Amino acid sequence: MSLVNAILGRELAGVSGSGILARVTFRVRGSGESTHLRISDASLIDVTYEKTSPQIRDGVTIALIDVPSVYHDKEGEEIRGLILAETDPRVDFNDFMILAQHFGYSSGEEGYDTRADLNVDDRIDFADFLIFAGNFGKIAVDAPSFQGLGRLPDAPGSNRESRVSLRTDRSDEGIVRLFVDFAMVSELQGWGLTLGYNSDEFTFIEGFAPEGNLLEASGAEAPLFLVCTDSKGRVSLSSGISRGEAVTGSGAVAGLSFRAKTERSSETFKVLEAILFDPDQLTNLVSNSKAMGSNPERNERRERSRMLKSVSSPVPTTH
Ligand SMILES: [Ca+2]
Ligand SMILES: [Ca+2]
Repeated sequence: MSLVNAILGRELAGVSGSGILARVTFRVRGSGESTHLRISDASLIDVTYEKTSPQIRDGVTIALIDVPSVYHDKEGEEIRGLILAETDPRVDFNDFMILAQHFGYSSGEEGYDTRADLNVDDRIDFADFLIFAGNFGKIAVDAPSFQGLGRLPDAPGSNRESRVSLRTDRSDEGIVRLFVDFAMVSELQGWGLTLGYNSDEFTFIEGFAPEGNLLEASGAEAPLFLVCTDSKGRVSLSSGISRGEAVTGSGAVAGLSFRAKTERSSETFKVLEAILFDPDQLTNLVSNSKAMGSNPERNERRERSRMLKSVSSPVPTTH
């Protein structure tokens, strides 16, 4: 942009000294950690129409607010994706819901949210999804909520009566296919669940959104399906509606495949945690009624170890 100003009149008139020539105001439209402003050219014309170029100093760098915050784990490694840093210090399902809700939007659109644009390129897309998946499960020691580790919001959502269950379908030799069903959900915006399995006996192959799954059954779009695994016999899945109305009803939300490592593998799969989100970002933890061959003591131990050491190797997938 260029600015020009002059004193007009029949009489030649000029000023001497120092002072402000102009003030320029910008509105932030995109995102970025900072922006640099500089003067590329300047001319001063005196009363004799003599033109000179003043010495131009370095520009200014303006820090922009409202960019995605970067936090750190206890080893000092950077954490991205902790969108709800005030709620809890863990990159997990509630943060993923924000990403899913704003997925596909670009800067300037109403659905765009800078907090979900993790690589700050003015678009919320798969690049951000991959960054998120790589950070899933990390705990930020410098998050505002770190003192209240793992605490969930107090207000219950609209899914107090909901149930989650697993059903198996051992199809091919050595492959176990599981489906996760939710029953009696209302205004379901998204969900997250962690499933425990015996990693000595099973290898996790894949997690997927079944055809006609509950989230998309009424026409809503849920393009993101998060799958994060670790070697401790734990897999976390999550999905959320990006476009469309929240859903009410019952149905399958996820499928999983495992390969049996031994011929006599017993089926020990259990939902360790299931959380449902409604459009108001209110959550409900859902208890599992149908655990198969579960060992409560072992699961409890796993739960504790997760709280102490939350490390996951992400396997992000889409459908
Ligand atoms: Ca969180
Ligand atoms: Ca982005």
